[in-house]
Amino acid sequence: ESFLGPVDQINLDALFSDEEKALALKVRSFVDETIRPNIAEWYDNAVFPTEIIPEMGKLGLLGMHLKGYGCAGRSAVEYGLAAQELEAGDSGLRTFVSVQGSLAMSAIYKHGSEEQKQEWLPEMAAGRAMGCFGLTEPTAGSDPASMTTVARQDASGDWILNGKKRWIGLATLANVAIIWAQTGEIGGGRGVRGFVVPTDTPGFEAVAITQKMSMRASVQCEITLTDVRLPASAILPADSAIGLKGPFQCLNEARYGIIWGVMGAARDSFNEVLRYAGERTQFGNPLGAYQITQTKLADMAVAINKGYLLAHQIGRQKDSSGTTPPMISVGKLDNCRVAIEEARNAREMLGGNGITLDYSPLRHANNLESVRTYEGTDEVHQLTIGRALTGIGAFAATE
Ligand code: TGC
Repeated sequence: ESFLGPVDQINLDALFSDEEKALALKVRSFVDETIRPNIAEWYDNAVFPTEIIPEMGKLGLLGMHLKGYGCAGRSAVEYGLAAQELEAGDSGLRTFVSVQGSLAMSAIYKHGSEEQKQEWLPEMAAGRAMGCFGLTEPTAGSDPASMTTVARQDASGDWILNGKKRWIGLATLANVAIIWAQTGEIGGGRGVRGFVVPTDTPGFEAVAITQKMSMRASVQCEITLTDVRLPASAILPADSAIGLKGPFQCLNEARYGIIWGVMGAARDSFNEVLRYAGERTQFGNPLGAYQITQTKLADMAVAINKGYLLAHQIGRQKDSSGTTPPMISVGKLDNCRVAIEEARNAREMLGGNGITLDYSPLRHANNLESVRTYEGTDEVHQLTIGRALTGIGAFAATE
Protein backbone atom coordinates (compact mmCIF):
# COMPACT_ATOMS: atom_id res chain seq x y z
CA GLU A 1 0.00 0.00 0.00
CA SER A 2 1.17 3.53 -0.70
CA PHE A 3 2.56 5.50 2.24
CA LEU A 4 0.00 8.15 1.27
CA GLY A 5 -2.83 5.69 1.85
CA PRO A 6 -5.85 4.89 -0.31
CA VAL A 7 -5.99 8.30 -2.00
CA ASP A 8 -2.87 7.35 -3.97
CA GLN A 9 -4.31 5.84 -7.14
CA ILE A 10 -1.34 6.56 -9.44
CA ASN A 11 1.58 5.11 -7.45
CA LEU A 12 2.78 8.44 -6.14
CA ASP A 13 4.57 6.22 -3.63
CA ALA A 14 7.18 5.39 -6.28
CA LEU A 15 8.19 9.04 -6.56
CA PHE A 16 9.75 9.06 -3.10
CA SER A 17 12.85 7.37 -1.66
CA ASP A 18 12.69 5.06 1.35
CA GLU A 19 14.37 7.75 3.44
CA GLU A 20 11.80 10.37 2.41
CA LYS A 21 8.92 8.02 3.21
CA ALA A 22 10.46 7.10 6.57
CA LEU A 23 10.64 10.77 7.50
CA ALA A 24 6.99 11.31 6.52
CA LEU A 25 5.91 8.31 8.60
CA LYS A 26 7.90 9.56 11.59
CA VAL A 27 6.11 12.91 11.43
CA ARG A 28 2.81 11.08 10.98
CA SER A 29 3.41 9.12 14.20
CA PHE A 30 4.05 12.38 16.03
CA VAL A 31 0.80 13.81 14.62
CA ASP A 32 -1.14 10.65 15.49
CA GLU A 33 0.16 10.53 19.04
CA THR A 34 0.36 14.20 19.96
CA ILE A 35 -1.98 16.22 17.76
CA ARG A 36 -4.89 13.99 16.71
CA PRO A 37 -6.11 13.05 20.20
CA ASN A 38 -6.18 16.71 21.30
CA ILE A 39 -6.87 18.83 18.26
CA ALA A 40 -10.67 19.06 18.69
CA GLU A 41 -10.22 20.41 22.20
CA TRP A 42 -7.43 22.82 21.23
CA TYR A 43 -9.49 24.07 18.31
CA ASP A 44 -12.68 24.42 20.33
CA ASN A 45 -10.90 26.26 23.15
CA ALA A 46 -8.64 28.27 20.82
CA VAL A 47 -5.46 26.90 22.36
CA PHE A 48 -2.06 26.79 20.72
CA PRO A 49 -0.20 23.93 22.45
CA THR A 50 3.25 25.40 23.17
CA GLU A 51 4.17 22.24 25.10
CA ILE A 52 4.64 20.29 21.84
CA ILE A 53 7.26 22.70 20.46
CA PRO A 54 10.35 21.07 22.05
CA GLU A 55 9.27 17.74 20.58
CA MET A 56 9.01 19.36 17.15
CA GLY A 57 12.55 20.62 17.73
CA LYS A 58 13.76 17.12 18.58
CA LEU A 59 12.17 15.78 15.40
CA GLY A 60 14.17 18.36 13.43
CA LEU A 61 11.04 20.10 12.12
CA LEU A 62 12.08 23.67 12.97
CA GLY A 63 14.11 25.27 10.21
CA MET A 64 14.44 21.77 8.82
CA HIS A 65 15.56 22.89 5.35
CA LEU A 66 18.39 25.03 6.75
CA LYS A 67 21.94 23.77 7.15
CA GLY A 68 24.10 24.18 10.27
CA TYR A 69 23.16 26.09 13.44
CA GLY A 70 21.43 23.00 14.84
CA CYS A 71 19.06 22.71 11.85
CA ALA A 72 18.29 19.38 10.20
CA GLY A 73 19.49 20.28 6.69
CA ARG A 74 16.71 18.32 5.01
CA SER A 75 15.81 18.59 1.31
CA ALA A 76 12.91 20.63 -0.01
CA VAL A 77 10.95 17.45 -0.75
CA GLU A 78 11.51 16.18 2.80
CA TYR A 79 10.40 19.52 4.17
CA GLY A 80 7.29 19.31 1.98
CA LEU A 81 6.49 15.80 3.13
CA ALA A 82 6.78 16.88 6.76
CA ALA A 83 4.52 19.89 6.08
CA GLN A 84 1.77 17.72 4.59
CA GLU A 85 1.92 15.31 7.53
CA LEU A 86 1.64 18.19 10.00
CA GLU A 87 -1.22 19.80 8.12
CA ALA A 88 -3.05 16.45 8.02
CA GLY A 89 -3.16 17.12 11.76
CA ASP A 90 -4.06 20.80 11.60
CA SER A 91 -3.10 23.82 9.47
CA GLY A 92 -2.49 25.86 12.62
CA LEU A 93 0.34 23.57 13.71
CA ARG A 94 1.90 23.46 10.25
CA THR A 95 1.62 27.26 10.25
CA PHE A 96 3.71 27.43 13.43
CA VAL A 97 6.44 25.36 11.75
CA SER A 98 6.26 27.64 8.68
CA VAL A 99 6.40 30.87 10.65
CA GLN A 100 9.25 29.60 12.78
CA GLY A 101 11.33 27.92 10.07
CA SER A 102 10.41 29.36 6.70
CA LEU A 103 9.83 32.95 7.78
CA ALA A 104 11.60 33.94 10.99
CA MET A 105 14.55 31.53 10.83
CA SER A 106 14.91 31.90 7.04
CA ALA A 107 15.08 35.68 7.41
CA ILE A 108 17.97 35.39 9.87
CA TYR A 109 19.62 32.59 7.89
CA LYS A 110 19.42 34.36 4.52
CA HIS A 111 19.95 37.95 5.57
CA GLY A 112 21.38 37.96 9.11
CA SER A 113 24.87 38.64 10.49
CA GLU A 114 26.89 35.75 11.88
CA GLU A 115 26.15 37.06 15.40
CA GLN A 116 22.40 37.10 14.72
CA LYS A 117 22.57 33.55 13.35
CA GLN A 118 24.58 32.26 16.32
CA GLU A 119 22.31 33.98 18.81
CA TRP A 120 18.97 32.82 17.46
CA LEU A 121 19.10 29.87 15.06
CA PRO A 122 20.23 27.06 17.40
CA GLU A 123 17.70 28.13 20.06
CA MET A 124 14.92 28.33 17.49
CA ALA A 125 15.84 24.99 15.88
CA ALA A 126 15.62 23.33 19.28
CA GLY A 127 12.26 24.95 20.00
CA ARG A 128 13.62 26.85 23.00
CA ALA A 129 12.94 30.20 21.31
CA MET A 130 10.00 31.15 19.14
CA GLY A 131 10.03 33.62 16.27
CA CYS A 132 7.49 35.62 14.31
CA PHE A 133 7.60 37.58 11.06
CA GLY A 134 6.05 41.04 10.87
CA LEU A 135 5.42 42.18 7.32
CA THR A 136 1.65 42.68 6.97
CA GLU A 137 -0.02 45.77 8.44
CA PRO A 138 -3.63 46.76 9.10
CA THR A 139 -3.60 48.72 5.81
CA ALA A 140 -0.85 46.88 3.92
CA GLY A 141 -1.72 43.27 3.09
CA SER A 142 -1.31 42.30 -0.56
CA ASP A 143 0.66 45.51 -1.09
CA PRO A 144 3.48 45.44 1.47
CA ALA A 145 5.26 48.31 -0.34
CA SER A 146 2.63 50.60 1.18
CA MET A 147 3.71 49.76 4.77
CA THR A 148 3.79 52.69 7.17
CA THR A 149 5.91 51.16 9.94
CA VAL A 150 9.06 53.27 9.95
CA ALA A 151 12.61 52.76 11.20
CA ARG A 152 14.65 55.90 11.69
CA GLN A 153 18.27 56.05 12.84
CA ASP A 154 19.12 58.67 15.46
CA ALA A 155 22.48 60.42 15.95
CA SER A 156 23.74 57.57 18.17
CA GLY A 157 23.17 55.05 15.36
CA ASP A 158 20.27 53.37 17.19
CA TRP A 159 17.18 52.45 15.17
CA ILE A 160 13.77 53.63 16.44
CA LEU A 161 10.76 51.67 15.16
CA ASN A 162 7.18 52.93 15.13
CA GLY A 163 4.07 51.40 13.56
CA LYS A 164 1.65 48.51 13.58
CA LYS A 165 1.71 44.98 12.18
CA ARG A 166 -1.34 42.72 11.87
CA TRP A 167 -2.10 39.03 11.27
CA ILE A 168 1.28 38.08 12.65
CA GLY A 169 1.40 34.42 13.65
CA LEU A 170 2.58 33.59 17.18
CA ALA A 171 3.66 37.15 18.05
CA THR A 172 2.31 37.02 21.62
CA LEU A 173 4.38 33.89 22.28
CA ALA A 174 7.50 34.77 20.30
CA ASN A 175 10.87 35.65 21.83
CA VAL A 176 12.02 37.38 18.68
CA ALA A 177 10.21 39.23 15.90
CA ILE A 178 11.55 39.94 12.42
CA ILE A 179 10.04 43.34 11.72
CA TRP A 180 10.09 44.81 8.22
CA ALA A 181 10.03 48.60 8.27
CA GLN A 182 10.37 51.51 5.90
CA THR A 183 13.70 53.30 6.16
CA GLY A 184 13.03 55.47 3.13
CA GLU A 185 9.97 57.24 1.80
CA ILE A 186 6.62 55.62 2.53
CA GLY A 187 5.29 53.89 -0.59
CA GLY A 188 8.65 52.79 -1.96
CA GLY A 189 9.65 49.13 -1.72
CA ARG A 190 13.37 49.73 -1.95
CA GLY A 191 13.69 51.38 1.48
CA VAL A 192 12.21 48.39 3.28
CA ARG A 193 14.63 46.71 5.73
CA GLY A 194 14.35 43.93 8.27
CA PHE A 195 15.12 44.16 12.00
CA VAL A 196 15.71 41.49 14.62
CA VAL A 197 13.58 42.62 17.55
CA PRO A 198 13.64 40.76 20.88
CA THR A 199 10.01 40.91 21.96
CA ASP A 200 10.92 42.08 25.46
CA THR A 201 12.25 45.35 24.01
CA PRO A 202 10.34 48.28 25.59
CA GLY A 203 7.65 49.58 23.23
CA PHE A 204 6.94 46.18 21.62
CA GLU A 205 3.39 45.04 22.33
CA ALA A 206 1.54 42.08 20.81
CA VAL A 207 -2.15 41.33 21.29
CA ALA A 208 -3.87 38.18 20.05
CA ILE A 209 -6.75 38.59 17.57
CA THR A 210 -9.76 36.81 19.07
CA GLN A 211 -13.13 35.47 17.83
CA LYS A 212 -11.55 33.77 14.82
CA MET A 213 -13.48 31.17 12.83
CA SER A 214 -10.32 29.72 11.31
CA MET A 215 -6.91 28.63 12.65
CA ARG A 216 -8.29 28.37 16.14
CA ALA A 217 -5.44 26.15 17.35
CA SER A 218 -3.00 28.91 16.42
CA VAL A 219 -2.47 32.54 17.36
CA GLN A 220 -2.54 35.56 15.05
CA CYS A 221 -1.73 38.93 16.49
CA GLU A 222 -1.55 42.66 16.14
CA ILE A 223 1.80 44.19 17.05
CA THR A 224 2.20 47.81 18.09
CA LEU A 225 5.69 49.32 17.97
CA THR A 226 6.06 52.50 20.00
CA ASP A 227 9.53 54.06 19.91
CA VAL A 228 11.14 50.62 19.94
CA ARG A 229 14.84 51.42 20.31
CA LEU A 230 17.31 48.94 18.84
CA PRO A 231 21.08 48.98 18.46
CA ALA A 232 22.52 49.57 14.98
CA SER A 233 23.38 45.85 14.89
CA ALA A 234 19.66 44.89 14.92
CA ILE A 235 19.26 45.45 11.18
CA LEU A 236 19.50 42.41 8.88
CA PRO A 237 22.70 43.55 7.19
CA ALA A 238 22.91 41.47 3.99
CA ASP A 239 22.51 43.19 0.61
CA SER A 240 19.92 40.50 -0.19
CA ALA A 241 17.68 42.14 2.43
CA ILE A 242 17.67 45.60 0.85
CA GLY A 243 14.13 46.29 -0.34
CA LEU A 244 11.09 44.06 -0.57
CA LYS A 245 13.00 41.19 -2.09
CA GLY A 246 14.26 40.58 1.50
CA PRO A 247 10.88 39.48 2.89
CA PHE A 248 9.72 38.06 -0.46
CA GLN A 249 12.58 35.52 -0.43
CA CYS A 250 11.26 34.29 2.92
CA LEU A 251 7.67 34.25 1.64
CA ASN A 252 8.85 31.98 -1.20
CA GLU A 253 9.92 29.43 1.41
CA ALA A 254 6.66 29.60 3.32
CA ARG A 255 4.56 29.48 0.14
CA TYR A 256 6.51 26.42 -0.95
CA GLY A 257 5.63 24.66 2.31
CA ILE A 258 1.96 25.51 1.80
CA ILE A 259 1.94 23.77 -1.61
CA TRP A 260 2.58 20.50 0.24
CA GLY A 261 0.92 21.29 3.54
CA VAL A 262 -2.57 21.76 2.14
CA MET A 263 -2.41 18.38 0.43
CA GLY A 264 -2.16 16.89 3.92
CA ALA A 265 -5.40 18.60 4.94
CA ALA A 266 -7.05 17.36 1.72
CA ARG A 267 -5.76 13.81 2.23
CA ASP A 268 -6.98 13.74 5.81
CA SER A 269 -10.43 14.97 4.71
CA PHE A 270 -10.51 12.24 2.06
CA ASN A 271 -9.49 9.52 4.52
CA GLU A 272 -12.14 10.64 6.96
CA VAL A 273 -14.96 10.52 4.44
CA LEU A 274 -13.76 7.28 2.83
CA ARG A 275 -13.90 5.61 6.25
CA TYR A 276 -17.34 7.13 6.87
CA ALA A 277 -18.63 5.91 3.51
CA GLY A 278 -17.76 2.36 4.56
CA GLU A 279 -19.40 2.62 7.97
CA ARG A 280 -22.46 4.79 7.55
CA THR A 281 -25.53 2.95 6.34
CA GLN A 282 -28.57 4.66 4.82
CA PHE A 283 -31.44 3.08 2.87
CA GLY A 284 -30.01 -0.34 3.65
CA ASN A 285 -26.51 0.10 2.23
CA PRO A 286 -23.25 1.74 3.24
CA LEU A 287 -22.91 5.16 1.62
CA GLY A 288 -19.94 3.82 -0.33
CA ALA A 289 -22.22 1.43 -2.21
CA TYR A 290 -24.04 4.33 -3.90
CA GLN A 291 -22.80 5.55 -7.26
CA ILE A 292 -23.16 9.15 -6.17
CA THR A 293 -20.73 8.57 -3.29
CA GLN A 294 -18.25 6.73 -5.49
CA THR A 295 -18.17 9.43 -8.16
CA LYS A 296 -17.55 12.04 -5.48
CA LEU A 297 -14.75 9.97 -3.91
CA ALA A 298 -13.21 9.38 -7.33
CA ASP A 299 -13.21 13.08 -8.19
CA MET A 300 -11.66 13.88 -4.82
CA ALA A 301 -8.91 11.29 -5.29
CA VAL A 302 -8.13 12.52 -8.82
CA ALA A 303 -7.84 16.13 -7.66
CA ILE A 304 -5.64 15.21 -4.69
CA ASN A 305 -3.41 12.97 -6.82
CA LYS A 306 -2.83 15.90 -9.19
CA GLY A 307 -2.07 18.19 -6.26
CA TYR A 308 0.62 15.82 -5.00
CA LEU A 309 2.12 15.64 -8.49
CA LEU A 310 2.32 19.42 -8.60
CA ALA A 311 3.94 19.57 -5.16
CA HIS A 312 6.38 16.83 -6.11
CA GLN A 313 7.40 18.54 -9.36
CA ILE A 314 8.00 21.87 -7.65
CA GLY A 315 9.82 20.15 -4.79
CA ARG A 316 12.21 18.25 -7.06
CA GLN A 317 12.74 21.45 -9.03
CA LYS A 318 13.59 23.30 -5.80
CA ASP A 319 16.11 20.60 -4.87
CA SER A 320 17.75 20.61 -8.31
CA SER A 321 17.90 23.92 -10.16
CA GLY A 322 15.65 26.02 -7.91
CA THR A 323 12.22 27.60 -8.26
CA THR A 324 10.95 30.88 -9.67
CA PRO A 325 8.19 33.00 -8.08
CA PRO A 326 5.64 32.03 -10.80
CA MET A 327 6.33 28.34 -10.18
CA ILE A 328 5.61 28.79 -6.50
CA SER A 329 2.49 30.78 -7.38
CA VAL A 330 1.15 27.97 -9.59
CA GLY A 331 1.49 25.51 -6.71
CA LYS A 332 0.21 27.76 -3.91
CA LEU A 333 -2.75 28.96 -5.97
CA ASP A 334 -3.98 25.62 -7.20
CA ASN A 335 -3.21 23.35 -4.27
CA CYS A 336 -5.02 25.73 -1.89
CA ARG A 337 -7.99 25.81 -4.25
CA VAL A 338 -8.07 22.01 -4.51
CA ALA A 339 -7.62 21.45 -0.78
CA ILE A 340 -10.41 23.77 0.28
CA GLU A 341 -12.79 22.36 -2.32
CA GLU A 342 -12.10 18.76 -1.30
CA ALA A 343 -12.37 19.56 2.42
CA ARG A 344 -15.78 21.13 1.72
CA ASN A 345 -16.86 18.16 -0.42
CA ALA A 346 -15.88 15.83 2.40
CA ARG A 347 -17.88 17.88 4.90
CA GLU A 348 -20.91 17.68 2.66
CA MET A 349 -20.64 13.91 2.40
CA LEU A 350 -20.48 13.63 6.19
CA GLY A 351 -23.93 15.20 6.45
CA GLY A 352 -24.83 16.72 9.79
CA ASN A 353 -22.02 14.84 11.53
CA GLY A 354 -19.61 16.87 9.43
CA ILE A 355 -20.32 20.09 11.27
CA THR A 356 -18.88 18.78 14.54
CA LEU A 357 -15.27 18.58 15.64
CA ASP A 358 -15.66 14.78 15.73
CA TYR A 359 -14.69 14.94 12.06
CA SER A 360 -11.82 16.89 10.54
CA PRO A 361 -13.03 18.23 7.15
CA LEU A 362 -14.88 21.37 8.27
CA ARG A 363 -12.00 22.25 10.62
CA HIS A 364 -9.63 21.83 7.68
CA ALA A 365 -11.88 23.85 5.35
CA ASN A 366 -12.13 26.67 7.88
CA ASN A 367 -8.36 26.65 8.39
CA LEU A 368 -7.79 26.66 4.66
CA GLU A 369 -9.68 29.94 4.37
CA SER A 370 -6.68 31.46 6.15
CA VAL A 371 -4.08 29.43 4.27
CA ARG A 372 -5.63 30.44 0.97
CA THR A 373 -5.45 34.08 2.03
CA TYR A 374 -2.07 34.39 3.73
CA GLU A 375 1.25 34.30 1.89
CA GLY A 376 -0.46 35.77 -1.15
CA THR A 377 -4.15 35.57 -2.01
CA ASP A 378 -5.39 33.73 -5.10
CA GLU A 379 -5.39 37.05 -6.95
CA VAL A 380 -1.79 37.90 -6.01
CA HIS A 381 -0.69 34.54 -7.39
CA GLN A 382 -2.87 34.77 -10.49
CA LEU A 383 -1.37 38.19 -11.23
CA THR A 384 2.15 36.91 -10.57
CA ILE A 385 1.55 34.19 -13.16
CA GLY A 386 -0.15 36.73 -15.43
CA ARG A 387 2.89 39.01 -15.22
CA ALA A 388 5.18 36.12 -16.11
CA LEU A 389 2.99 35.24 -19.10
CA THR A 390 2.54 38.73 -20.49
CA GLY A 391 5.48 40.70 -19.17
CA ILE A 392 3.01 43.28 -17.86
CA GLY A 393 2.50 43.86 -14.14
CA ALA A 394 -1.22 44.37 -13.46
CA PHE A 395 -1.23 44.66 -9.65
CA ALA A 396 -1.92 48.39 -9.60
CA ALA A 397 -4.56 50.04 -11.76
CA THR A 398 -1.98 52.57 -12.99
CA GLU A 399 0.73 50.05 -13.94
P1 TGC B 1 7.86 43.97 -7.14
O1 TGC B 1 8.24 45.26 -7.83
O2 TGC B 1 7.25 42.89 -7.93
O3 TGC B 1 9.13 43.41 -6.36
C1 TGC B 1 9.89 44.20 -5.49
C2 TGC B 1 11.25 43.54 -5.39
O4 TGC B 1 11.11 42.22 -4.89
C3 TGC B 1 11.52 41.25 -5.87
N1 TGC B 1 10.56 40.15 -5.81
C4 TGC B 1 10.88 38.95 -5.32
N2 TGC B 1 12.03 38.47 -4.86
C5 TGC B 1 12.03 37.20 -4.43
N3 TGC B 1 10.93 36.43 -4.46
C6 TGC B 1 9.74 36.89 -4.90
N4 TGC B 1 8.66 36.11 -4.88
C7 TGC B 1 9.68 38.21 -5.37
N5 TGC B 1 8.69 38.99 -5.87
C8 TGC B 1 9.24 40.17 -6.13
C9 TGC B 1 11.51 41.98 -7.19
O5 TGC B 1 12.41 41.41 -8.11
C10 TGC B 1 11.93 43.37 -6.76
O6 TGC B 1 13.33 43.35 -6.52
P2 TGC B 1 14.23 44.66 -6.77
O7 TGC B 1 15.63 44.19 -6.62
O8 TGC B 1 13.91 45.12 -8.17
O9 TGC B 1 13.83 45.65 -5.73
O10 TGC B 1 6.92 44.37 -5.92
P3 TGC B 1 5.44 44.89 -5.87
O11 TGC B 1 5.38 45.90 -4.78
O12 TGC B 1 4.96 45.27 -7.25
O13 TGC B 1 4.64 43.60 -5.35
C11 TGC B 1 4.24 42.56 -6.11
C12 TGC B 1 3.38 41.55 -5.31
C13 TGC B 1 1.93 41.96 -5.28
C14 TGC B 1 3.55 40.20 -6.01
C15 TGC B 1 3.90 41.43 -3.86
O14 TGC B 1 3.70 42.60 -3.17
C16 TGC B 1 3.24 40.29 -3.07
O15 TGC B 1 3.69 39.14 -3.14
N6 TGC B 1 2.20 40.61 -2.27
C17 TGC B 1 1.62 39.62 -1.35
C18 TGC B 1 2.20 39.80 0.00
C19 TGC B 1 2.02 38.61 0.91
O16 TGC B 1 2.11 37.46 0.50
N7 TGC B 1 1.81 38.88 2.17
C20 TGC B 1 1.76 37.87 3.22
C21 TGC B 1 2.75 38.24 4.28
S1 TGC B 1 3.04 37.07 5.52
C22 TGC B 1 2.80 37.90 6.99
O17 TGC B 1 3.10 39.03 7.19
C23 TGC B 1 2.13 37.16 8.04
S2 TGC B 1 1.38 35.65 7.53
C24 TGC B 1 2.29 34.48 8.27
C25 TGC B 1 2.03 34.43 9.76
O18 TGC B 1 2.65 35.19 10.51
O19 TGC B 1 1.18 33.58 10.19
